[in-house]
Amino acid sequence: MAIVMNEAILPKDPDLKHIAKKVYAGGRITDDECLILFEKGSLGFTGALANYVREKLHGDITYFNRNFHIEPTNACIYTCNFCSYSRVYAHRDEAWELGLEQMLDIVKKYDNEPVTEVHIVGGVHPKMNLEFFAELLRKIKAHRPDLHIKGFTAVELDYMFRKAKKTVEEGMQYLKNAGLESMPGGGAEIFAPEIRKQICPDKVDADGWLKIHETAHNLGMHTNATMLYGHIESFADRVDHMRRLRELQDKTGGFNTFIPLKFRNKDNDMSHVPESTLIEDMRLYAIARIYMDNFPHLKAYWPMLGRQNAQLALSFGVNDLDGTIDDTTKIYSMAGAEEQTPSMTTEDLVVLIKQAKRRPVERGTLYNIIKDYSEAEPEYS
Ligand code: V47
Ligand code: SF4
Repeated sequence: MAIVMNEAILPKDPDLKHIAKKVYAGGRITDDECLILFEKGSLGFTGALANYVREKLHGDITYFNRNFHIEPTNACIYTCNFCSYSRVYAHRDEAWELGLEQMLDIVKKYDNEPVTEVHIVGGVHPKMNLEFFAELLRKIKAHRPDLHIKGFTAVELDYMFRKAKKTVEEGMQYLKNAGLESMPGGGAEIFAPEIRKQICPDKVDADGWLKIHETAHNLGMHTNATMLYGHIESFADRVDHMRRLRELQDKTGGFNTFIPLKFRNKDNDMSHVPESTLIEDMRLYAIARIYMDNFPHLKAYWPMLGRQNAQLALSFGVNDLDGTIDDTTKIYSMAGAEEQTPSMTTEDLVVLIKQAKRRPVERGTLYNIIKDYSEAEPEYS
């Protein structure tokens, strides 16, 4: 159905007017137009466009899932300057390292809970190798076959595969056979090499990150993508990052969701860099929703953004909230996020979504619908 546009609601600026017409007509904006949105698009304007795209794709539905995290170690051989989490391998006396049985015990704690996903992510520990993690996957699957395992960033995988002298294809296939079903989106940070050199000089580069995700997609696995924003990157660096993701998605269609991650500055080597404002955060979500037209979902990770801001993001393009996580992740509390003990019950999440006048729907990792909570009464209203 063609949309009859009332010129009065369009902006006066000719560039913005052109972009609005294009988006309302279902067109794809260019990289230059994305940059224009960052430079000139007000919160109200970008928000309205993003909300149009969001509602066209998902109506009022806001997905969430029930998951828990396993963080095998916070010891890491890398030295990302924004990271408040890792205790470099040289200081591993301050770090934790979980054994296979300890990790399996975490899984067993959820035996009678209706969780659908375990998210495994941590530092890069030289002794935790491919075989160790393959064994972990096998043990989890043997204990609870229905639990979806989303595990390991491309950074962790790159190290594991190189150490095991396996190609990316061989390594991914090996972990898939052991039970790995999908991959989280971490480690992408900002792809631009000049920025990467300054914030995470020694880990896998953009091409390596993208190659691992492409390989996973080619094996039929779904993955997520992140972007660490709000530090020293420029608007052009953000566009470049999202362009590379959008191009890969055109090729494979294997990404599920895009997750912008707000840089938090406590207790890391970039504490002097101020954090982005709430207006910048919401503009970023909105512009991502408009530009990343081939990504089905846009996710807010509430433990990092804070629950009220995550709730607000539901009006700026976001249709997915992660998750009913127990207090099982330390990455953000250690970086100064508001959420020091990130846990939300299903009821908390449902209320939060309903307060934003959206429709809460529990999903599995692959966005299969588990339960629609829109009619749930009275405790969820
Ligand atoms: O890659 C580390 C980020 C990521 C800081 O795919 C920081 O479903 C902000 O990727 N300030 C790991 N961010 C977490 C991650 C993730 C989280 C939730 C869901 C999914 C998913 C993926 O955390 C790292 C890095 O970009 N990070 N330190 C910091 N100071
Ligand atoms: Fe290691 Fe990840 Fe922290 Fe970088 S962000 S130092 S790879 S744990």
